[in-house]
Amino acid sequence: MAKQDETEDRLDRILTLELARVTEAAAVAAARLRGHGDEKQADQAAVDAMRTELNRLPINGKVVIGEGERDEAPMLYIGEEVGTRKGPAVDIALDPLEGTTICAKNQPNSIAVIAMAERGNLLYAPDVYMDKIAIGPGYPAGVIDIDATPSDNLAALAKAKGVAVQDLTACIMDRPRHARLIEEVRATGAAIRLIGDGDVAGVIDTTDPEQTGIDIYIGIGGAPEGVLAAAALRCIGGQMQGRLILDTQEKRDRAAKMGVTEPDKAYTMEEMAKGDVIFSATGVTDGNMLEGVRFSRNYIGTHTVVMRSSTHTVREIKARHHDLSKFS
Ligand code: VTB
Repeated sequence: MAKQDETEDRLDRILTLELARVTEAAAVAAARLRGHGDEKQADQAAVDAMRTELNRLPINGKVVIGEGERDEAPMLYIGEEVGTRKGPAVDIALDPLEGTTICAKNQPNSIAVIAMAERGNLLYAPDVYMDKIAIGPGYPAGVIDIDATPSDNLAALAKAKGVAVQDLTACIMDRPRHARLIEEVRATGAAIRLIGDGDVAGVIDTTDPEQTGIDIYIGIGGAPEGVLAAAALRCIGGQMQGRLILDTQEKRDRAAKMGVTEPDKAYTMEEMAKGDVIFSATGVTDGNMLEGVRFSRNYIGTHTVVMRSSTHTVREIKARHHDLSKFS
């Protein structure tokens, strides 16, 4: 958010921490249903909890990446206004439970996630697929190129990192549509981490290869998840490109209605999430970067990462919530 005056700047800084509460609430609600095999129920619990917390924030918020179009999602739908309406006009991208299937099976890396930017600064992406490529910070600009072959991208990344291609690990979603991509990456000698779902976490994992073991994310996932991942990378640093897959007239029309004027464009991370962006993610199940929610006798434990693009501050917040009534 622009630093018009000190008050606004301070509000923005407070909002960064307030966002943690929003994802914490969603994560705790979803975590109670971990492993229950019911994706819908877990998602609904996360949506309810996130919406309640979001409506407490002093913002004039509009959901631009949400649970779906108004007719298909009763809550946190695209266009829904959230917050107290007294405060800055902001756009919000959210996924109260990213990785519903992961949560339903209690497998690694499901998270509750939200990003906020000044009005008009997030890409209004339709719910279609997006081709994505992402790496973490510390590399010269232009190392990766969504239009280059996987082998060229891996070779360039290995050179920039100062390692052999065989020392790299690419994170790819385990989908039949990636059969060729997987074959091509394997042919280079690089390792692959196949994930079932959760490509927001997959992209974020590239920002800390030492901890996560992942150097690059490649492949096709949801476009909304692409915008959320771009917002996260804007805060931590890194490079990402994404191209909407608009392979039918219906999808092109839907995209046009949302303001997409160049359907074939490869968006950079900065084009998907512009200006000052703030971001928060809380672990639902244990993951590479975030621990899942812990239910203890006297408290609930959450692990959250909150960050802000203007300062690149990345805060990890491990909270012990003793007032359990707020999560009931
Ligand atoms: C991803 C992933 C999500 O959808 O974007 C993916 O991050 C893309 O769609 O967790 P497909 O499942 O059709 O491949 C999820 O897996 C589920 O929303």
